[in-house]
Amino acid sequence: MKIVAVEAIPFAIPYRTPLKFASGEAHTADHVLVRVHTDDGIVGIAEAPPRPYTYGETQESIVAVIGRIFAGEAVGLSLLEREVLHARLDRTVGNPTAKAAIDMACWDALGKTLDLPVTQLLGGFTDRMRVSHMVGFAPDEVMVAEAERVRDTYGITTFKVKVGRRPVSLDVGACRALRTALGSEVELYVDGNRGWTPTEAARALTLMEDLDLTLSEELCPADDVLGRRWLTSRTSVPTVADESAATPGQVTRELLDGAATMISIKTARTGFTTSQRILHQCEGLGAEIVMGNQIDGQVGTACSVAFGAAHRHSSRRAGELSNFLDMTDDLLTEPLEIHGGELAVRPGPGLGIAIDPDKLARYRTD
Ligand code: MUC
Ligand code: MG
Repeated sequence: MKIVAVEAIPFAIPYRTPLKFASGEAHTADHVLVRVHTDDGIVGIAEAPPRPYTYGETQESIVAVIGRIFAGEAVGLSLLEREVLHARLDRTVGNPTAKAAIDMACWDALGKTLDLPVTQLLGGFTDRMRVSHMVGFAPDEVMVAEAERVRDTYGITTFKVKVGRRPVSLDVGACRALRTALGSEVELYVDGNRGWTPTEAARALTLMEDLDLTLSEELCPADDVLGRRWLTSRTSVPTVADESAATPGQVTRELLDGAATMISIKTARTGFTTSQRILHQCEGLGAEIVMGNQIDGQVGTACSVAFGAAHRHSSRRAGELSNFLDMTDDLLTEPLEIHGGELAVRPGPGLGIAIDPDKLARYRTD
């Protein structure tokens, strides 16, 4: 069970349709595949998605920090020495997706070693999740056509709509077009990726009052401390903290500050170990959870659903598990499939997934 090597392999797979949102755009999945090797010949896998507009990481920085610092800290440890591993990784500030991928690859390796699924090791609550699909910026009719296609093809009936453009009427119009086309049965919520000021956000929420939005995520920046508190206290739409709550300490701050009422958990940034801490923290504080998406590929999505389905608290709402549908290809031997609006956890030891060597050879960029 001893870690003998950690690999960080950059790869690039284009998106069929780029995802556009207030803080950036994703045209290519230029992620990093992380492989943790043990002395038993086991290989655990996970992926790190660089999101410079959210965490400051790049594909190059992820490869560099793993190669120069984290691999050396992990090698020699047993897969069961998670606390030691995290104590070592935490000596380096930042780099959340690089740390998270190492954590999840270790869990995958542990599951494979024990011949048990990671989702059962984590909690084993259920074996699937309802899926929420993210709709990025585009002309109204394109956003509507995309949501209708996803509903008709995959049975998905929950949509997160990207907002945060100026003037706010652009997004109010898009959300109204979606509600009109999709009807009242579909769940709609919004994510601003810090694009608005608190007063713009308040105005937008007022203009959308009749649209039955269930959640509003990260409409303005975390540094708008009093503005966010003001906004959260005056709106009846629950406020989700996403990129402002990327560590347990930030989760505490956002919730106790009254700046958010719910927390988005993304395994891509907090792995399984820290995501579980945040989940239990939220349970203790009485704050609800949504399983978010870091614009994950299929490896990352397999991690999200394994975690989300493992716990009562994280499996209640539809999880954001469908961004991989926008990619032209992926690395898995058996692609993930969404049916009837649900994604099942992969059975089998570890994460239950395997990398196709031919695909990795085609897409790796090192
Ligand atoms: C999301 O929920 O915000 C876009 C930027 C990012 O960091 O994650 C995605 C989705
Ligand atoms: Mg978000």
